[in-house]
Amino acid sequence: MTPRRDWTFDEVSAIYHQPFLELVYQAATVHRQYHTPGEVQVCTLLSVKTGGCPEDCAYCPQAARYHTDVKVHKLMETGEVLAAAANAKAAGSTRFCMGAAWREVRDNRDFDRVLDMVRGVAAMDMEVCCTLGMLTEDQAQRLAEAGLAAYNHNLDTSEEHYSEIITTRTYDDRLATLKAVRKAKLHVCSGGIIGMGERVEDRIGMLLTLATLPEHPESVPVNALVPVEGTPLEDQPKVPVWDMVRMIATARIIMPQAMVRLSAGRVRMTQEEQAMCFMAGANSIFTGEKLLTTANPEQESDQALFDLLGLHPRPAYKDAKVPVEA
Ligand code: SAM
Ligand code: DTB
Ligand code: SF4
Repeated sequence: MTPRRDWTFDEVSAIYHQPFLELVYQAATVHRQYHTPGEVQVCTLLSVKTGGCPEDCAYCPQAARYHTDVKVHKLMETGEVLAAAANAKAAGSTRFCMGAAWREVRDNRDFDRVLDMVRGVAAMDMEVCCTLGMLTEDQAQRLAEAGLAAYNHNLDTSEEHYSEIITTRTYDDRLATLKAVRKAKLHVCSGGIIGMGERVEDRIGMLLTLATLPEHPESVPVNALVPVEGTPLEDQPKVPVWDMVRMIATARIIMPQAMVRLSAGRVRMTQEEQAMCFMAGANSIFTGEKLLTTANPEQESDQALFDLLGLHPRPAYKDAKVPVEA
């Protein structure tokens, strides 16, 4: 059954605002209808090109214009990236996501190298994902042909709040890339960040935009802002776990088939808090000691969490999306 795409703001708002335990119960119920309980997708991120980005995303430590501790690093060599992917696979990860601090992809030798990386990781039977900034249809197609499984491109916040966070591109630019990704038949990974000074209506608005796209994203990352010294958002207060759970649960209910990813921010959450996120329908995480540039829980503590909660990793390509032959 195709999930609903005609949600209204008031409906999503009513879901988000219902009593906390009702919301979690409803989300957990939907989760069990569409997914295997206890199964969690384990993804690993690698920043293949770090820092020096021309964009002004207020949350981002990699924007050249802010003075952060991030060291600029040109595009990594393919061999180094494949070695990191092999380590991630050995540590139990089934999806490898490569991130580049680019405004957009350019048709140059760096892109050719990223295509090589994609081919290499796909040949290791891991799901391959990239997040490289804006893409054209042709570039999305070339990534698909190289074996990419999914492309991450976050809406980050609502259309109304967007210009408070980023001025160097528009919401429509973001939506155009998502369209190009869809056209190439890649899976779409798109979500956002909470804790950037947005109103609750902005959070609901962002989820509404995602849930009313022509097709729901296959994965929806929910990030809690990691405030980084030197960025305009360095002093933002920590997001209450209640808000994180409400976001996850609402995403789960309105986009029931999507993988909902408990993304940035886990390092500041307790085991109990993370357990509540899984209860509310989160079924994907990033593992490995780093996200792109900031800290993430250590492998041992995540293993302990999986053991404690009886969680098990989702196999790669479970939904039978085999990589396209290059
Ligand atoms: N440059 C590409 C782009 O912006 O699409 C790809 C990399 S960018 C770092 C990927 C995503 O990381 C952003 O869209 C944002 O949602 C997330 N992100 C970046 N910095 C973050 C932070 N400090 N806290 C939480 N999420 C963050
Ligand atoms: C997403 O939604 N979160 C990840 C991934 N997609 C690319 C990135 C989180 C980055 C957190 C800040 C950092 O480590 O630089
Ligand atoms: Fe650049 Fe992406 Fe960071 Fe924005 S989020 S500054 S586009 S790396």
